[in-house]
Amino acid sequence: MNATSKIEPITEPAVPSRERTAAALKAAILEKLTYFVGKDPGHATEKDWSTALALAVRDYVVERWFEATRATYDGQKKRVYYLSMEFLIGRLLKDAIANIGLEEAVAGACEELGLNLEAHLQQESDAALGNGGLGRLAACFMDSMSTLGVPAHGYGIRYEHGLFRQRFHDGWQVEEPEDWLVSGHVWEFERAEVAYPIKFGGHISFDGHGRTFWHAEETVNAVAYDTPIPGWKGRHVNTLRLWASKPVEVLDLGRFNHGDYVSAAEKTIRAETISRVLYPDDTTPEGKELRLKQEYFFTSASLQDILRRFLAKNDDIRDLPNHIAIQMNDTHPAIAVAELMRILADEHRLTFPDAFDITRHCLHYTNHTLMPEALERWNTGLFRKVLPRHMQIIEWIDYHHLAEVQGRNLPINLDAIRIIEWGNEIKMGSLAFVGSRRVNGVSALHTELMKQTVFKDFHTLYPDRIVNQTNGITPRRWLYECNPGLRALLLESIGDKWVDNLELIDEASQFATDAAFREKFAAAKRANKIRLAKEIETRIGLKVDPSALFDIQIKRIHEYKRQLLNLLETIALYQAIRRTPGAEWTPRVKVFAGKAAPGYHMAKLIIKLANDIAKVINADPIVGDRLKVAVLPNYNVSLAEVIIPAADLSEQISTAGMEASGTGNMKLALNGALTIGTLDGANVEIAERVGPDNIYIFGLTADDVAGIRQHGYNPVATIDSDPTLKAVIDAMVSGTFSVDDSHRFHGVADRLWHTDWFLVTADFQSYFQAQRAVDVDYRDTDRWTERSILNTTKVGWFSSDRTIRGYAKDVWNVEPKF
Ligand code: 26Q
Repeated sequence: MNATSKIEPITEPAVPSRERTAAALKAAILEKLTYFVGKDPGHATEKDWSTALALAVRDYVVERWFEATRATYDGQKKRVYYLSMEFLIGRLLKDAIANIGLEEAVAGACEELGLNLEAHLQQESDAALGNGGLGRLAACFMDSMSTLGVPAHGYGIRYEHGLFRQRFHDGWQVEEPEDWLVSGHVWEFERAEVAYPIKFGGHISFDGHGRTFWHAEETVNAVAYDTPIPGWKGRHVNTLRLWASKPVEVLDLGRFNHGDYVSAAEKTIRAETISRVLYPDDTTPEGKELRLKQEYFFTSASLQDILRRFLAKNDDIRDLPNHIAIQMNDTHPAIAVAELMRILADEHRLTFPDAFDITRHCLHYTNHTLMPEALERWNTGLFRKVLPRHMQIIEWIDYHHLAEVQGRNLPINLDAIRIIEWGNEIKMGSLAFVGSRRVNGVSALHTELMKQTVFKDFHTLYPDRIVNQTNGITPRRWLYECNPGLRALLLESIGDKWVDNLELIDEASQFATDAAFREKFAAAKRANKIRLAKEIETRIGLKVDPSALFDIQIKRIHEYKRQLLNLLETIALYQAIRRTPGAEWTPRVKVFAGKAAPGYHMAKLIIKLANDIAKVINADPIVGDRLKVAVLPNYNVSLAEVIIPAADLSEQISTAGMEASGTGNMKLALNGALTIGTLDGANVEIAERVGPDNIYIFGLTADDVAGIRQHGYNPVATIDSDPTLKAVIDAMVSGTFSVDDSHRFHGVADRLWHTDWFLVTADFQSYFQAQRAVDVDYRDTDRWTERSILNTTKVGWFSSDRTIRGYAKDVWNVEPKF
């Protein structure tokens, strides 16, 4: 889009409001099948019907979308822009049906047409444009911003291939490309006319009149694709705008005419590579450069779009902070600090100090990790090569910021607040901090640790900048849609006000001791467990007993999340059962699911260990149904929607101080699982709300961990003094679970013996004891159900609606409409 074009005109809706009846939907589905899919009902495939159904529902969403856009356009409200490298939105059809209130109509239409609605919902590909928590949080926030009527755009990348598909080959993780776009994505609208040039490389020149010019070596176009995100009751619909990279020229005709067909297409391939995959391997130099280009690509396109929209209605660029608030989801879009300054200074002719001042009033930064290896740093050589002008701007910011601070004579370590370290690395967290109005952590503990550790000196300098916004989850997807039994029970007992005001779910606490309610609650849980048991059998051929305790650990595989601790406890339990099979055991099904980063060898070895342990235990006739281990491949949002409602026990067992928040912990508690966890991340706040009787807290605290690490931990003494733990490690080392290769897990054991950075051995005994308490407590079915109910009813505060209200008030300074 060129600089002179104005915002897209908004017209009256083309069609009058649609009826939400089965008859209207049936007619709409048939119409879509005929005129869009181009099939008659007699010849339509299942896929054709799915497409027709989704398109019919989509019209209702689009209708609300136009109305919302018009209202925002007229209202001239301050807008929020959420910049995120990841949006883990999953499937959208069920979500749209629920939010627009079309459930009955759709069910009725499907029945009349003889369509299996559940099967059609599952036809949709799961949009996996993210890795884990950070990406799913962005998706929950989009849902909540629409529900609250906060005018917002999400901005990200339209990856052609989302997160890899995970398979197990002989128990090892194998990655396969994911292709969610292969048969089209009905929810997106290509906006070919909304395209911005994105430049890379080249050199900088200055004229004699204070102007600067960037002569780029390479330019690609960022083309917009829009997906409507409806809020509850369709009250408001925001837009998720994802950028695809396209070549500026379609084809090098010169080369083509010389018969050089492959190189004629080279530029196209190079350009399109930028939005090809989510997080290409960044362990190679090529991978690093591509990642940097991705970050700049979507940040620059988004800022150009934001300014274009602003300038269509406003003349004074200095007014920008009053009209927009930009949120950077981690440091992945932190280049926005330099890019916004570049646009303001080089294109709008503001001075650097003025440009910096405006930038610092528009941008906000959310930090999601304190782990040094996860904090982004860029080598200045690479950075200068790809973004020469931005390098100059960052040098300016660093120099002037430092000079200003030096003049203030404060008790801080100046080296710690430098953006460019040793002259050769850019610390993106520092850049984001210095360039933002507010910086937030994602749980109370995490925010406190930010102030005490990585951002200590920045916090001394700017004591009001760091604020906490504890994460949340959308109750629409994570209860209303995924847990039909519990939803129905809540609707009949307390109505539907909890769906967009989740704290009101507390009204159901009074029924925790009501026998009839308990029975219905337990029946809903049982139905969910039967559903999961079927899923387990379909996926991995393992039969599990739905009356066993379902013990769930689902999340990315990472050493700090300590799946290994759970596996060691699994082995200990296995050994105990084998020793005295006749004792009173509480039958358990341990479920693990999660992906490991392709280059993370230890995480992949842990997956292999889980699969090897499962194989031995599941085949052991002495153990039988007392213990089963299900390791499910290809964990994603859709699988989470089946697992979470079926959980009895939620494993949140990270080394204290290392999990910024967690959000799976909230989803599982809301669906009635009791947490077994450390005092880490949002577990601390969950424990405060459900109370000590309804959660199993064990292990070292964050303070303990810091103390132990400072003095140096020696695991040998711990292991030698704990016969249970010793026997577990011995079994792992002697090949009990790897008869074909008894050395396979020596690396795992070595880490435990020598460093045990994640303090697995230190927490083992306390975890093992907590699990034995779970065993005993689970047998008291009524009491367990009561505590399960209280988990559901006491965690309403963890709604992402509450989180977004917090951001609106403390960070963005906007007023939600609803
Ligand atoms: C960085 C550089 C290069 C390549 C990849 C990355 C990268 C990618 C993804 C770094 C971090 C992530 C994702 C982080 C993440 O998901 N963090 C989680 O965020 C959740 C939402 O706040 C928290 O609940 C979790 O505790 C946190 O681990």
